[in-house]
Amino acid sequence: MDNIQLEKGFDEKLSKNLNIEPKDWMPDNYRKHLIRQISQHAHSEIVGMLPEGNWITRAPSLRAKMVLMAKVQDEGGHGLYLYTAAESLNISREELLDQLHTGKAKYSSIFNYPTLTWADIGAVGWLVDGAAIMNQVMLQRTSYGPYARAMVRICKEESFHQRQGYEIMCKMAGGTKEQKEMAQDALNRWWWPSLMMFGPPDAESPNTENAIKWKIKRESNDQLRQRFVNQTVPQAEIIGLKVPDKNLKWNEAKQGYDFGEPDWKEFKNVISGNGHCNKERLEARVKAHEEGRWVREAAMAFAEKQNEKVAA
Ligand code: BYC
Repeated sequence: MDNIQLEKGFDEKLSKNLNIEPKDWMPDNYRKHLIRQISQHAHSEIVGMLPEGNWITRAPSLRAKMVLMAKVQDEGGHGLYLYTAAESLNISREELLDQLHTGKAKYSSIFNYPTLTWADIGAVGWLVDGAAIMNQVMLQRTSYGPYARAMVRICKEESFHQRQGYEIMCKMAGGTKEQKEMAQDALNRWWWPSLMMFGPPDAESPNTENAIKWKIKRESNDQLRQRFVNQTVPQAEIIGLKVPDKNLKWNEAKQGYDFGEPDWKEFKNVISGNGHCNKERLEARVKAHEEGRWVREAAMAFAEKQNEKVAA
């Protein structure tokens, strides 16, 4: 088959909403686009373990510690499914991790902000995981099979994470005056960075057009951001917290909120490597990778021995 016929087959699959699988023919740019997005997503999962891991030893109760440990472990698992999905596109794990460690690959801007108090752990679960789910629900129907299947399990676990965060916020907002202030302060600091998680405005998003054409993304950055605001503002109101946006207003005609513009200069600065914690996060990942080298080598040596036994 020549390339024109192969491309026709690919387009036909997309038009019938069938998944593209690793052995199927796909255009080079589709493959590159997926490697970029899936690896950015995988890196976000494992870098996302760091700001929360920071609070495991200081969780205020045994229950809170157990729940947080489970959540952080889940993120590690999400990284694993996503790296595996990316590897099915003919790129090795070493290459993917090298791109992260050398700063060539991006990870979500949100993880370059520090978690200063226990209320931040609540805000991260509620807002950051909440934004992640909003984005990831549509990815369960993304056109690349291994990515779509990984997202099904990830979404189930993310829902639990969102509740874990909201439960902390409910408790703190309903607690002492100081606790309520901590909850409000965390919301003030995490609100705008959470809105930035959805990416730049549609008019300035170079990847959206192809992503929608190839059914990788099913909705645009602005559509998802709007849905997140509509869902989250009433949740803040119920627990007596105020979303830090003076332009926030219910718009009856569009049945959604009008809201202010995130600081896109700050966003660009963070994704260019100049956020509060970019340097610290990368150093922590490189250190973990180096310290885990002996485990990887031992696992490989064991697997080789097993293979020799089977072959003998
Ligand atoms: N941070 O053309 P655009 C999670 C980059 S949740 C950093 O709109 P696209 C977790 C973008 O990569 C977070 N970079 O891109 C939650 C592009 O640069 P390149 C992870 C960003 O791909 C809780 C440029 O800006 N989730 O993991 O159409 C606990 C132009 O953007 C960001 C995912 O990754 C950002 N916020 O749309 C633990 C979901 N936004 O690559 C873990 C999957 C944009 O051209 N990813 N950029 O150099 C996506 O849905 C999309 O990739 C995005 C961006 C919505 C993020």
